[in-house]
Amino acid sequence: MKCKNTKKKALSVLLFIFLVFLQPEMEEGLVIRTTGSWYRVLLADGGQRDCRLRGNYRLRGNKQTNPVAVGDHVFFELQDDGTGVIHDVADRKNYIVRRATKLSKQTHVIASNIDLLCIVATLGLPRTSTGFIDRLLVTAEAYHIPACILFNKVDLYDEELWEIHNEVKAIYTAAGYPVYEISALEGTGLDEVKQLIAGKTVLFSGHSGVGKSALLNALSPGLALKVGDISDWSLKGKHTTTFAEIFPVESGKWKVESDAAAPGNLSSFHFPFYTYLIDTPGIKEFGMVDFNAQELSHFFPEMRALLPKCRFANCTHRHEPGCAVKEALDEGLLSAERYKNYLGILEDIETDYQRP
Ligand SMILES: Nc1nc2c(ncn2[C@@H]2O[C@H](COP(=O)(O)OP(=O)(O)OP(=O)(O)O)[C@@H](O)[C@H]2O)c(=O)[nH]1
Ligand SMILES: [Mg+2]
Ligand SMILES: [Zn+2]
Repeated sequence: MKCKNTKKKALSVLLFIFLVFLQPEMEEGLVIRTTGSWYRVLLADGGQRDCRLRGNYRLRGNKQTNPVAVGDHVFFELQDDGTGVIHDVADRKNYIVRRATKLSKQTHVIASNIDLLCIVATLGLPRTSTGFIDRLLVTAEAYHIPACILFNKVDLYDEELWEIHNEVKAIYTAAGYPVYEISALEGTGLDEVKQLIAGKTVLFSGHSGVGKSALLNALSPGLALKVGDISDWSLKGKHTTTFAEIFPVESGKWKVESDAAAPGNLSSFHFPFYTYLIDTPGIKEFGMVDFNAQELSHFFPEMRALLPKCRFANCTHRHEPGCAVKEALDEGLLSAERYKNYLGILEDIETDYQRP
């Protein structure tokens, strides 16, 4: 009996050692580009590897069209041909996700592990609506990603556009979001942007043609990213950038707080004095994902403080009596524009739940 047990123990020890040795040695890196089934991975020593996903990699909740996104920290096994096979993705600090298409239930992760979302907007052509900006801001709030708005192409502003700009700026400043006036073309306001983003992983998002790639080129001229032909995008709404990509940019010359690049869970890839710029394809409409009507108002920072004052705990702030949000609106303490967008998003969420 005793002998049998010892044998069993010895066998399990052998099996354990065998399994440990059988585990492939893993390397790790940061996904900086995804094209089809290939992932470009940046290594801690600055090198890069092209990797594919392990054949039986389980899709997260299988609702997402892309199981791995730029910004992901991955573990891969090196192959003889120099490429890698991704076995695992580290837990994400956060991510920005949208509907793959307007009515789709499938979702697409734009990027993960983001320190700052810069919404690039324009008031000339194309005109960015506050509805679009608010959908992106609500998503950023939900995932705890700080956000700001960069109004580009101010070189094209006439008096009327400056007036509109100042109105829109007042709305977002009051809601607590920093607003910048920039011109990628003329270099206006870029020093402030550099101060803002230095040492961070920054996602640039917005409509096609607002100048995201032009801005990245202006921030770091060595990038030489493809920029749209002005006549092309205005006529056809052409998308010049077709996939998201991270560009590590040495930002030693920009002011970097000593702890701005402090190690997070991606420490080995976050070289000090580097800023990670994420260029993305333009989005027409930002389809929000997985929100419930009850929590929506929490993602409007200027409404949050008012919520406990509503008479009903489940107040939708539409027509309920004793609603503190409606009161603030009537007193002009809350932007009518933001409130209108709140109602629009609320309606989207409710219609979405009724869809099969
Ligand atoms: N006047 C003016 N034009 C600009 C400015 N920034 C960009 N543009 C022009 O706007 C057009 C679109 O710029 P892109 O950088 O390609 O825009 P994008 O946001 O990257 O577009 P997608 O890649 O399609 O999403 C180009 O013709 C740029 O030259 C600016 O500050 N002022
Ligand atoms: Mg672009
Ligand atoms: Zn209310």
